[in-house]
Amino acid sequence: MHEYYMRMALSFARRGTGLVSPNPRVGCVIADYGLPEARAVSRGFHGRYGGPHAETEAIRNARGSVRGMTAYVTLEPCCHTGHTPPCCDALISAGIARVVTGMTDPDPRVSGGGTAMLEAAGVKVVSGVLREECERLNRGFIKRVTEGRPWVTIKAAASMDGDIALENGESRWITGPEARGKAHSMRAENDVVLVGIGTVTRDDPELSVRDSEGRSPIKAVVDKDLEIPLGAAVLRGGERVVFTSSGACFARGEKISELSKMGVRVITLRTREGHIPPGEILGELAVMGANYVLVEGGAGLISSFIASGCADEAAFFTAPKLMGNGVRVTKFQISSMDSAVKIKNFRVKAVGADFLMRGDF
Ligand code: AOF
Ligand code: ZN
Repeated sequence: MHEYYMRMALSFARRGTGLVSPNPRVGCVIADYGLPEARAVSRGFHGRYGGPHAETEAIRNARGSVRGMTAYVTLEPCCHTGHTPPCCDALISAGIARVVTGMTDPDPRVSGGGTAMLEAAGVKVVSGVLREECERLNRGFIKRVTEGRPWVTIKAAASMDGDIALENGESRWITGPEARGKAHSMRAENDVVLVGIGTVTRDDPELSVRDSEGRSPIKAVVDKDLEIPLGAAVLRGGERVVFTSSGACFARGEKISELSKMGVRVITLRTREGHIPPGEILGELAVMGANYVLVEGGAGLISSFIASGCADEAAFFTAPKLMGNGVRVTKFQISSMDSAVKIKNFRVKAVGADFLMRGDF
C-alpha cells in the first residue's frame, strides 16, 4: 500500500515540473486507514516557488479532519521556516498519525530534522519508500544543494551520420515538427537554456517556449569575446544572461552597458586555456537558483560540457537523413574505444519520423 500511495504522490509532485525551482518537486497524498478499506482522502503538490508546500496543500484540500491519518510525502517534510512555516508543524497540528516519506531532504536546513521533529511529537515515520523514483524526480535539486551545480541535459538534433548542420551552416530543419515540439517542451522543463555564441550568430534562435504552458526558462549565451549582435533574437524578452570573459569585459565596456540597459545580465568569468570553464558557468547558474540546465549547442559548447564532466544526461534526436560532410555533433578526441563516453540507462523512443535517444552520462 505504501508504494501505491507514494506513486500517487509522485504523480502529483510532477505537476510542479518547470514551476518550482530552486525548490524541489514535492507531492503529498493523505490516506485514511481507519476505514474498512484504505482510501486517499486528499492530495497536494508544491506548484510554485514561494507558494505553499505539498503537505499544507494536501491538508487544506481535505474537506474534513485528517486526524489519525497517514500522509505520504515524496520528500521529508520541512522543519524550517522559509517562505512558509514548517510543514512538520502543520502535519502535527492536523493530527496526522503517520508520515511516509520517499527521501531525506538534502537541504541542510532540513536533512533529517523533519523526521526527528515528527518523531519527537509522537508521529510514526516510515522513510525511503520508492526512494529511487523520488530521488530521480529531484536529481537537479539534489545536485544543486549537494554539489553546488545544476543537473545538465545535453540536447542535440542530428542526422543518422551525426551532423547538426551542413558545412555551409544550414540546419533548418533536421528533425520533423513532432521532435521540434518535444524539444520545446523540454525547454519548459528546464530552468535555463544555454547555447554558445556560434549558434546565436549562425541560427539566431529565439530560445523561447512555444506551445507550452509554464514559465519560460532563463536564456543564457556563452560568449567569450562578447560578439553577440544587439539585435539577436535571443535577446528579445525574457530573462537573459550572457557569460563572457574578463578580457572581453575590459575591451567592450560600452557593449556591456548597452546589454545592461536592455536588461541583459552580463556575467564575467575567467578563462582557462582559452575557454570559459563549464563548471564556473554552472556554479553561477546554481547561485541563480537553477536546478536544471538544457545545453542546446553548438558542437563546441556540447563538447566542452561533456569533456569536462559537466554533462549528466543526453537527449539526442536522430533524423532518418544523411548529411554528409557537415558539422559533427561532438568534436572531442577519444584515443581508445575503452575511453569512449558511455551512456547509461539508454532509452530510444520514436518521435514522429525521428528518434529520441536518451540516457545518463
Ligand atoms: C516540504 N514540502 O512541498 C517543499 C519542501 O522557501 P521555502 O519555504 O519554499 O522552502 C524551500 C525548502 O523547503 C526547500 O529547499 C526544501 O528543503 C523544502 N521544500 N519541503 O516539506 C514541499 N517544496
Ligand atoms: Zn515544507
